[in-house]
Amino acid sequence: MQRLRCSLYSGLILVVTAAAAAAAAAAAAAEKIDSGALYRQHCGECHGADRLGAIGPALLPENLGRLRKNEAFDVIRHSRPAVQMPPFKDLLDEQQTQALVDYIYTPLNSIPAWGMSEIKASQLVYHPPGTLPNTPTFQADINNLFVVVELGDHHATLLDGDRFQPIHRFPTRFALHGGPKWAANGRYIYFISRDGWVSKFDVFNLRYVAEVRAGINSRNLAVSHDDRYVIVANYLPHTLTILDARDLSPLKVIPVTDQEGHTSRVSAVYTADPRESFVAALKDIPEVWEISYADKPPAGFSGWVHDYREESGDGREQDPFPVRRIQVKGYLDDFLLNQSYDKVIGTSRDGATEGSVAGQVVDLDLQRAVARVNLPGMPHLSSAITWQRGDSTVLATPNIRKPEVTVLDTKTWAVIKRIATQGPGFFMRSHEQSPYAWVDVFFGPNKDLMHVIDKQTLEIVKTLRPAPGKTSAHVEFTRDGRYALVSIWDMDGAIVVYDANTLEEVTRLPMKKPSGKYNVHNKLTRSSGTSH
Ligand code: DHE
Repeated sequence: MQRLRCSLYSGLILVVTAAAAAAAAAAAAAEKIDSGALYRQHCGECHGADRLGAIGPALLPENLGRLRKNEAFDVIRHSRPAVQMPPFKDLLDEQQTQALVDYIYTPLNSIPAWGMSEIKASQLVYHPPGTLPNTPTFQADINNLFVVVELGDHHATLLDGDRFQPIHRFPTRFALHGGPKWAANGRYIYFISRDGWVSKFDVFNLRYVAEVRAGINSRNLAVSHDDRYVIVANYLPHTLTILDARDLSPLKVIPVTDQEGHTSRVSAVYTADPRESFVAALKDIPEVWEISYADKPPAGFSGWVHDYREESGDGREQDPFPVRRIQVKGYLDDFLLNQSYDKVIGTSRDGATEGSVAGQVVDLDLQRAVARVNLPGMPHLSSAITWQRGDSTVLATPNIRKPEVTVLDTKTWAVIKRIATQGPGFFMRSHEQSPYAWVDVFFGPNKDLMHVIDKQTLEIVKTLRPAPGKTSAHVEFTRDGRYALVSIWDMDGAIVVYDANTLEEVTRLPMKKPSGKYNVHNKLTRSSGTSH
């Protein structure tokens, strides 16, 4: 027994010695690696030479809190679903990969401040409010205009949705992300880029009127239903920025912290029209925030936000945009609001990890989670849609990791059907007047397919291949639901217009990697078939 123990120990010591030697060798090799140069060569272009984010997110310890180092190692080598980043396993060996991991988890000497004064200093007002004509310079039904974002060369095209003819093509900031938002009955569009620039475009006069940098690394923006305010969700700094929609002057920067002082990135923010509020989900704090923009916020919006009180000119105390925090079970990386704007349906991308559930429904009035939702994989809820099916309203979501569309009953939150697809999808769309829901097959060998699903039978009735070999993605309908516009995500790409009933092609317009397209009527009426 004694001998056995000895030999076990000596085996262990040998293993430990070998492991220590390997670690020392790795450390020595890593020391020789110039990780800064490696970063600049392989990562800087997308994540920013300064690691503050560009097309890709900021790579700083403050923003990597939920990703363990060994997971980051894995992401660099093998990539992961839903990101544009390729796997680096054939370009970098393990030591180089480890050096990069260590590099991105090393704090920067200082992170640039981006508060009220920096935001204010970045503001560019090209045409002050009220200085441009109030009638369009072109003939078209404003309600049926589309704006198409062409990611390929950072442009946008204003499209006449009756004639399917471009009206105007103009440059955008670098790497827009998320849906641009229409406002003021189609007069203005608000765009946001991943590096935080908000641009306000006057559609009637076909020119930008104002811009401001609302964050260093941003997610998306929302516009209040009364067109008064714009709110921006940021990854860096950990803030929400509220702007005056008229000229994009900053009104308030809300630090995103919990009561213990932990800070968080913001997953996304949307407008809840009837509540006169914005709703934001947080990535690093298990809370949902509701931010009131009502002139007289209802009870329950207050507390610690009073720290931001300002004295108004007439001496009255003001507390604009107070926050109501709702504790939830786990982080929400992705979510949508239901059509009555009283519920948040959200998921964590960690799946059912400790302290978190894959999917949950949060009641904004009851201020708590009221249901769990069985949504494995990585459902893409910001692209989920709802429709009437018989007596019930169903919610359908594509899944970035699994080849399925999941259909839920919105009363019981039970899964009604898992529709098998030819691969994981990104975007799903429909229209109140259309019998069909469209979903792309964004990932994998069948990325050029587009499924059309019967909204009542929940069966795929047709699978289109608009441009063989090229990714087809993201559908948006004309205001009457008669036509569906599909993007071909390629530099030599197109918008392909389909008759939404016969499913036959009508025309195609050349475009440079048109990522998304957004119809005035469908967006402003908050159609249940599209994102809001
Ligand atoms: Fe998006 C919308 C999150 C990667 C193209 N994307 C959104 C929204 C969120 C989101 C929260 C809704 C905001 C809105 O419209 O106001 N996207 C994420 C991610 O977390 C993810 C997976 C990782 C990331 O890099 O941020 C991600 N998204 C992408 C892409 O790689 C895509 C395909 C290309 C790109 O632009 O970078 C992409 N996302 C889009 C588009 C929309 C969008 C086109 C708007 C869809 C709409 O119709 O509203």
